[in-house]
Amino acid sequence: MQRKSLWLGFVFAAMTALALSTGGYCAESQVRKDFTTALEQNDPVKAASVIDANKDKVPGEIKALLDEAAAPGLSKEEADGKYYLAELMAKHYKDATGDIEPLKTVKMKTFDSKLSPAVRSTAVNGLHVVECPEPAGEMKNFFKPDNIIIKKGETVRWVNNDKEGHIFASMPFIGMGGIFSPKVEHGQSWEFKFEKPGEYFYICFIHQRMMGKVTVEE
Ligand SMILES: [Cu+2]
Repeated sequence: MQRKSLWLGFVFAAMTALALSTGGYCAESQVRKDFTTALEQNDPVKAASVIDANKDKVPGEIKALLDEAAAPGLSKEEADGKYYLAELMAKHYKDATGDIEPLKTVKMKTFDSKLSPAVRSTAVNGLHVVECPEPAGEMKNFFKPDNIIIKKGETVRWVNNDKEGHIFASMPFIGMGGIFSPKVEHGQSWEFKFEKPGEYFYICFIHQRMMGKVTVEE
């Protein structure tokens, strides 16, 4: 039952994705066409079999969707639709092959698409500050800055100036792990020292749309 309603949720979102992504400029591949037809027909078995029968083509198709999603000129909805379709394909691909890499790539690119462009942060005594600001107009529950580049061995201090408490937590499954703060209340801060280079994707454990990234360079 739960599986079914999960699937229906996928289908609903995928239909929206389809409606938004099929009017595009790109010629659709046969795999994409067959896969989306199966989704439209609410037929998970068929969707899985399309992926299964085209294992060699699916990674290329996922990459094409990601490239299209990142191309300039798309509306946010159109881009989100393509990211979503890529994720659905990658999930089926993982089930069919056991290969999780395309799904990881989709999740990382989708996460990146929601962030501001990365900025090289200037450390003061090896310390970078990321703020949780008070709500400003429509903006609430966000990190400022939300996408920074630092050097190995430096520390980020998250400062909560918001009324609400936040918990900073690494995204499971993508990028480097290790960030997990206790609940940081108004006026409090929490620090993490980045010893290993890599991409650290994190969210607020309470407000999961609150997203940030730290890229640590050698
Ligand atoms: Cu939060």
